[in-house]
Amino acid sequence: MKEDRRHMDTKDLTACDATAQLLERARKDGVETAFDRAQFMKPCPIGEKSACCKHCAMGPCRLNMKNPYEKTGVCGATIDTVQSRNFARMVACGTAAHSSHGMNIFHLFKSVATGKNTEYAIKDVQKLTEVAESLHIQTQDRSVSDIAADVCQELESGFLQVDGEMPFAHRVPEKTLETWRKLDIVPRGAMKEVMELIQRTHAGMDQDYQNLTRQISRTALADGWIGSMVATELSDILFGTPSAIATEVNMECLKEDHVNIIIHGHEPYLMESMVESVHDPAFLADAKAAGARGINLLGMCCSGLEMLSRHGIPHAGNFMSTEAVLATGAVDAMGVDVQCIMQSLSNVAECYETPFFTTNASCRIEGVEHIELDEAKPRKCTDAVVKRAIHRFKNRKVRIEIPSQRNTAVFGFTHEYINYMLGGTFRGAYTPLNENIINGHIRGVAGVVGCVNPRVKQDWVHVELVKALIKNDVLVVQTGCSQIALAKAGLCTPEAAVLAGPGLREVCEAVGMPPVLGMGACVDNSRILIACSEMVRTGGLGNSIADLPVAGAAPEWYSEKAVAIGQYFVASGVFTVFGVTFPIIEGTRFHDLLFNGLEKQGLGRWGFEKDPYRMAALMIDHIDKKRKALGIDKARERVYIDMVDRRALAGQ
Ligand code: BF8
Repeated sequence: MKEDRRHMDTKDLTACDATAQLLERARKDGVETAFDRAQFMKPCPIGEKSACCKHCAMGPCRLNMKNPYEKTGVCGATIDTVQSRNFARMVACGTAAHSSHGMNIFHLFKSVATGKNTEYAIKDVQKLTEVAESLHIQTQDRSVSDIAADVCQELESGFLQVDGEMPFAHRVPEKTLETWRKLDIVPRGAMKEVMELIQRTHAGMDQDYQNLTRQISRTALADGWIGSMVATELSDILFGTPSAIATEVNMECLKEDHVNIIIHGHEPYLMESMVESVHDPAFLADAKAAGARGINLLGMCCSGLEMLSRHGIPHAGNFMSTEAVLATGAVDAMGVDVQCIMQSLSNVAECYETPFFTTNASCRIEGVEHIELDEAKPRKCTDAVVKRAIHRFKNRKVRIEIPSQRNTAVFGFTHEYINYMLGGTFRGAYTPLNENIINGHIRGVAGVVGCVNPRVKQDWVHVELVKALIKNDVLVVQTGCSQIALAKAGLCTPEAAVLAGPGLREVCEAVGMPPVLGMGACVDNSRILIACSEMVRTGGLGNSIADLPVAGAAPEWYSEKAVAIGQYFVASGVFTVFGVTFPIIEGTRFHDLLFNGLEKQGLGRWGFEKDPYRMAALMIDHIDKKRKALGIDKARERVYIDMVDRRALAGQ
């Protein structure tokens, strides 16, 4: 790292005390992290606003951001064409990432269902039956394998079919589906939609931003209602549907006297096999012989969220803590699979002598040892990682520094669990949720999801936004890295109900639930789609998802997956606000379409705001607008968050 670089205080870079402490250590040790690079590498202003087209060799063409209609690209492409093409490619890539994940789980499910893979099994037969019934597959008096075979056939078409409607179309509220049909944006198969969208962004192709936006929506809907939904549903069938479970998060979950193994990435089957490996008596004996008290398996990012909600496995931190955790010196091995794996991890791991492994053919890193996970023999990979970790423990040389931060949190609030929690086993239903929204105890529901980004103070925007929302009686549901931010802030426990407004607090205390409900990994945003559909079906809150008093936010987003998610929520009817930055120039026609026009077509709309309190205000105003349209707008003021409140909230 260059000597002359002056750094911001680490406490200003992250609200996570453990990460701040380890960033200090990394600096002292001369180890550079993404936080350092983000300070000194300013975002390219042209790229940030999508004002550059580099899709052909007549360019790259740089348009005028300040006067966007002043000129066009060499081919004549307008700013709206250029921006919508760039946005389309982000959505296509995000959709491809989730759909590839979904397809991997699908192939595993198929090999298990046909008996070709005996390493994994169908754990949740009830969920299999429910999924089959939602696909209109007959389940009465049929064997598990027959039902599974039909589910395979239906879901495979979700990836491969080139016409018709996606398999989970039956789950979409009728009026929402009608709007999609009218706009011709009902997804066919995920592969078809991604291919169609990419080809339309080629030079000389779709140069009508409104037409291209329809395909952007169709592709994004394929992400939410096919790729991600298949990943969620089949993971539940194979590994079990989560239900509320208390566990621990943060860096103190590392144990100095244990062999510590971290798994980071997204595919649950790597972690599931790792659970078996770390419980193998032979390895436990080896670890003891090496002087350890045991083997401590931890998750990070979405892999961690899958395992935390299914098995209560502790979680060390979210995306922006993946470098920092290595600076503890206590990680004896880190295995990664796909997505959100920073290339810099290999350097940080090397500096702290942590064996670092890639395990998936789709995501190798130059210079990093690759131990490929074969789903037919997963233990071969995970056993090798455990062996290397035990060896490293025995030969630890680096100083260990484990921050003293550990928090308890409750996760695992799937839409099935919410159903059960609110209604009980015999009358499980969304009726109590809808009733409490209608009677005003709960003002509305907000999804606060997604990444953390080193261009803003890690976790801070998530936490302040959520505090402001629950204070205004808005129930918060979560997925992705955001959950860990809130868990570290202590908001994912039933006791956090004291921070909620009086109505939400009463409901939380009656049921014993936190005001912030963690629903899983990023692909599990599909659980929120299903929950929204159930709210519509239950009645009293309108006929389409667009009628619901709900809103969404990704306040610290960084990835293209987040853009695809944002677009599928918007296309499903949800007002969705992003923070950090938005890759479109304000005042252009494409911007107006995303931020206003789509809502007029019966869909949702985008919003953008960096400040968490103003972001909360936007979301609450939207919720109130929907309440008014539904005729359930009893007199109620938004609790404004002023400077005094901000200080009080920051201290809570
Ligand atoms: O998929 S929330 S930083 S880890 S992209 Fe990545 Fe964002 Fe985290 Fe999971 Ni989602």
